[in-house]
Amino acid sequence: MDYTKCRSNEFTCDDNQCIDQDRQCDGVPDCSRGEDELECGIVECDESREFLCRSDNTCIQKEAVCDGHADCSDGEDEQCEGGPLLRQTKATRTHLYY
Ligand SMILES: [Ca+2]
Ligand SMILES: [Ca+2]
Repeated sequence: MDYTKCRSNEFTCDDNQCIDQDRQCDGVPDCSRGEDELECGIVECDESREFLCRSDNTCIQKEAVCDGHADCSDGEDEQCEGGPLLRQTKATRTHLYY
């Protein structure tokens, strides 16, 4: 067992190389395959309240999902189960009917 364990302030490359977290997303590939630069700009949304528009890497409020208006540039927030215009209320986070 020879797994490299990187520290919390380090980024783990796919080949288990550790690089300083400051070097992640600095525009210069430090991992052998440059994976430290791959996930840059990926926005993490607060999934309990927000929805991620993958095409634009932006978070929109959950209330804006399925409200009949495209908030993501490709309208993916309106790709709703049961069709567009079906509005999910904040309180209803259970699954929709299939
Ligand atoms: Ca880098
Ligand atoms: Ca919307």
